[in-house]
Amino acid sequence: MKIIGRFLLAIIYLVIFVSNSVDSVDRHNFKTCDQSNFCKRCRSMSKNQISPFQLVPDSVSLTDKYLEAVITNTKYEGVYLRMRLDGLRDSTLRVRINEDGKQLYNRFQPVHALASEPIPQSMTMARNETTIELELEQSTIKVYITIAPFKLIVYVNDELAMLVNSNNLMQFEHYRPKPESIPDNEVGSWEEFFKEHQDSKPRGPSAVAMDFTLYSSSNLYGLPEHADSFSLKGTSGNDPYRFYNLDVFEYELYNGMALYGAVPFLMGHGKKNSIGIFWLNAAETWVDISGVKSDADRTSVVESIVNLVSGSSVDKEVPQAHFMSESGIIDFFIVLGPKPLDVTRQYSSLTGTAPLPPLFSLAYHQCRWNYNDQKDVHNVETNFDVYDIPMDVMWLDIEHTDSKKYFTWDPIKFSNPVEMINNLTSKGRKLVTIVDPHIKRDSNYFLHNDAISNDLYVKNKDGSVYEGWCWPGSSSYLDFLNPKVQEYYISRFAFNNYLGSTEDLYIWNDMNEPSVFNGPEVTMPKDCVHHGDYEHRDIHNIYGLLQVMSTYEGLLKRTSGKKRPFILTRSHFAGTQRFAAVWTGDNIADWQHLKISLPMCLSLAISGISFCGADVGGFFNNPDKELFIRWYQAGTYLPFFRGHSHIDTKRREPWLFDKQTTSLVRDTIRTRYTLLPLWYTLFKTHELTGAPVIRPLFFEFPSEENVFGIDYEFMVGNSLLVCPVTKPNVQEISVYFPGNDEVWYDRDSHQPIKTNGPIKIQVPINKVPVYQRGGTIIPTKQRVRRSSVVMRDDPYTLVVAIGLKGTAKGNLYVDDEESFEYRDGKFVYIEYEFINNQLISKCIHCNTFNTNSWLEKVMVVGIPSVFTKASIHTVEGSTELSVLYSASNQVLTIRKPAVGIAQNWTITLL
Ligand code: NBV
Repeated sequence: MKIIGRFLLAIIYLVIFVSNSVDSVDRHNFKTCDQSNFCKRCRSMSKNQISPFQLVPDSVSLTDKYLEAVITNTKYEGVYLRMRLDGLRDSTLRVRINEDGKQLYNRFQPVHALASEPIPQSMTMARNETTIELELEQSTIKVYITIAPFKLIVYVNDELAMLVNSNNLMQFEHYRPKPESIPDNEVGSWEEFFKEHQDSKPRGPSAVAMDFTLYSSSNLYGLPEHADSFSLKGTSGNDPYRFYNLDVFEYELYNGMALYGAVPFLMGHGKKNSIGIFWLNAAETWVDISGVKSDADRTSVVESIVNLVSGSSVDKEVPQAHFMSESGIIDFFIVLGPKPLDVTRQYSSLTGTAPLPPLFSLAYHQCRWNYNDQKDVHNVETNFDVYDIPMDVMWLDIEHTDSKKYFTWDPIKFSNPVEMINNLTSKGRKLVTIVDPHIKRDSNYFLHNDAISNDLYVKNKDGSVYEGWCWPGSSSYLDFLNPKVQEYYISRFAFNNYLGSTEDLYIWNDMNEPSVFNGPEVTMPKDCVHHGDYEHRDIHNIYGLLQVMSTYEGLLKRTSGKKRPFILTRSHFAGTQRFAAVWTGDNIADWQHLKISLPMCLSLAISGISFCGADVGGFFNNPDKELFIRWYQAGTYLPFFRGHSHIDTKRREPWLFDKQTTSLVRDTIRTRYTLLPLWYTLFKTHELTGAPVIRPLFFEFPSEENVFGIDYEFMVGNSLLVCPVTKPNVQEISVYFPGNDEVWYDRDSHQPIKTNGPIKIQVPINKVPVYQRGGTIIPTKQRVRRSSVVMRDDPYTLVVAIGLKGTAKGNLYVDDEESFEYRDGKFVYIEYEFINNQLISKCIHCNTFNTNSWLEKVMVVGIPSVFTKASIHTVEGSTELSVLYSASNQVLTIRKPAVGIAQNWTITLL
């Protein structure tokens, strides 16, 4: 009976999840703030109350690195909190507040998000009866702490930058014994129901909250993952932005509902400077936003400063954010910029940058749920060659396994995986297989047996193993918080454990929110228990991060640390960039979903996660050919570029439409391959500096207010302006050209555009509006082949776009594209400069890495017709070069300089 019941349940869930009907999301499956009791409690706190939190004056002490003090909650006698404020290197502050002394339960701290221990910066202190003044050494930062109530006031360069607890919305619900009878107003704090699910909340209320006012900002950004505009909207009258990693079926656009990932990083930007807040908490979190530029009720900054000085709360509107988390401690970082790239550098020095990806992962990926068998894989990849479309990676979804048992292969359909992989690698291609975190409860599955005998699963609150439903049917979930589980999981990727895998197989971690079909909000119950006696409630948002951390270590270890791993993950948290690329999950093949992929990836990019993409073509439903083409054109310019589709959709490999579609998709994928040297160099720069690989216009034009709200176009590095067509059936679109001192060159026609502002651009179906910024030099490879690996030694073409001052700059990074040897110095780094009609190649880091690549061509765009010749000068002497000038578009082509790429040389135009 039990088995039949389970079977029926499984069928019901499969019907729900595999159904191909595209209604929008079923909102009733997901909580509103009102249905999430702690959110309701925190949100209903009044801005006009006086905060009950006060410093105990005698408790304040300063070591040379941090300040410590005890905070009391005047509403509860005998409740003490301990606050620690650290001054950190590079204009960063950190504040932690936890319960003081022995706690009833440990409060979870998601240190996994941090790349390393932040580096302290000395501070000096002065104080009087009401205020403590801190000054960070080697900076212009001053922090004032008021004693009663506790507030922080942060000044940069003597200008007010931020106020903390500005509206008295700080909250810290200390753990307390459960009362015998629960007062009416506390009922939801000790037990909560959602649909048929009970959250037993055995530990009672434990919420923490804080509000921030960002004085120098006009717009707020970040807080991914939400399917919303890039510039955040005020939440008054709506729900706050929610962070609770969830598998949301057919997610809706333009709202703050939770999605697969949570990066509680907020960036504020105004004409003069940028600032950031990182709220380090892995529990369910909601963020209210107000006072942003788009809000009608916003009033002036001046008025609110008056309020501040007069001691009242900041009830007038400047940008404000109110973070509310269900449990954990108060732990936040403030990064003080002042420029956008300073903020991303400061934030990524906390949570890390993405290690340089293997080059193939920046090329084109072909996925589908599912490629049916080895023959299918072979046919698809061969057709890429037949149709002359480059492709680097084939992907296998869940059906490749033996009955959804990860790390296994379907014995009939994929009977010889090594042969399949080797066929791919013979053409320079790779394979990615999916590995989800749920484990089939099957006594014939080694992984389940190991997990039972070694006690590796997440538990129910009564200590029994938690059981939920997912693809394999009855499943349990590895507790990745447990070091024993981590060690075990890492070992699964060893070649002798993951049979059929080779060095050329990489990993896709999906469903890792974790997705539980029969769980509350399609995830794990909050009262489940993890290693260290933490509730699932405390750690929920880092579950996926923990899985990818172990996957990464596993891939690293299988080659003894030699080869770079590649992992794609759906669930993510702050810090995920150190291990995996992220995609925006199960989107829909419609124009709105194409459009939203830009702000979604931009929000991730400024929040540390540059390696982002969306399912090209749309996951659910069938794109028509116009949408399909436009999606490939847009995907060409997002960092992660993968076509993917749902099992119920029509097959849609690029040759399955008509000839024109195949040809246009081919063109755009080939363009991607020509630009791989640029992408690779940008990822290298990202690894070193945290600079986002794609970025919003305000990063490059921070004082141009018109661009603050733009999210339909973006920059690739500092050189390409991209405005993909995301509307059907349009003849022209409006492209905004930023900067009043700039010239932009159309990448196809090379025509210059000097206007600052919007311009109408004709967009026939073959047109992708992409412009190179005058003053930049980009490295390309023009000989496109079937995969990036076979292009490794190919020659380069430099595209020099002359700026208004007649100069240009760029750079190029080269290494073996797959190993970690670059960390031992085996790479080439070159800087290019065009000045006084000379192009100079300065090899900054050379000689430790041998490359056979050479310089095939230089295109100088935007140059007047006076030059008829060129000569190249190297250590070996000077040689004359042939040039070709096209007067119609002012492009001078210098052919075959034929110098090795890692050399110093100067080309002089004559
Ligand atoms: O593994 C199947 C799919 C996968 O193709 C998709 O990319 C993931 O986001 N997976 C979700 C599970 C079910 C989707 C309805």
